[in-house]
Amino acid sequence: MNFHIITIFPNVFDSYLGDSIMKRAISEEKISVQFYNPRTVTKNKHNKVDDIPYGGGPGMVMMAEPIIELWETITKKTLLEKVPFTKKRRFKTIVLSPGGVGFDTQYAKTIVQKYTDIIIICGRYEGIDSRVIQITQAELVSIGNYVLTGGELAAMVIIDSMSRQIDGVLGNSNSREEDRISSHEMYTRPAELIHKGKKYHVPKVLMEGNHKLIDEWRKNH
Ligand code: 6GU
Repeated sequence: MNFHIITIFPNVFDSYLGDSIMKRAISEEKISVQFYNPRTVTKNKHNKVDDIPYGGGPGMVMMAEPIIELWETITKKTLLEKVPFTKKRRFKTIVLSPGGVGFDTQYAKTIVQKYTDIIIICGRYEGIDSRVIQITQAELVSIGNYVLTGGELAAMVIIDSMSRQIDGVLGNSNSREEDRISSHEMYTRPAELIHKGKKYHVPKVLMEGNHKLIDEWRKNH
C-alpha cells in the first residue's frame, strides 16, 4: 500500500513512522508513505494556505488550489511510474473530518483489498474548501466521536490500522488482535507479582499445560 499524505505538518509523522513496526513495514517496502505540503505550492507571496470563510464565521478555511495541485501531481506521477511487477494502480482519496463516516477495522480491510494507493488529505483550522471534496471525489472519514486539532493524528491512526492488515507487516498474522476470537486477558512472567505487599497470581490453568482446559478458559475470559 502506498500512502500519500497531504499535510502542512509532515514532521509530526516522523517519530511514529520512524520506529518499531511502521519503520520495518517501510524498510521492507510493505508500505510507502510520502508527504506533500500545500505550503510548497502556494501562489501568494506569504505562502498562505488558508483564508477567511465566505459567509463569515470564526476560524480559517484551507484553500482549495494548493491541495488540488498536489492531488493532481500525485495521481499523474504515480500513474507514470513504471513498476512492472505491480498490478494496475487504484486510488482512493480520503479527507479527514470529524463529520465523516466512521473508520473501523472493516473499513481498513476493505480499502487495503481494493486499492494500491491512498491519498489522505489532512485538514487543519476549521476545515477545507469543499470544492476539494467535489474535485477529488474524496470520502470524508472520521476516526471517532471527538474533535482533533487537525487530521494528522487521524491519518496516523489510519496508516497504522491499514498497515497491520497487509500480509507480512506483523511478524505473524496470527498475532492480529482484531482477529482474536477469544480471550483478551493475558499474562507473562513473573508468575507471582507483588505490588504494595499484595500478591497477584497468573491463573493456575494457564500454568499447567492442559490445552483443552486452557482453550476452555480463554473462551470465557
Ligand atoms: Cl478525521 N479529524 C479531526 N480533525 N478530528 C477528528 C477526526 C478527524 N476524527 C475524529 N475527530
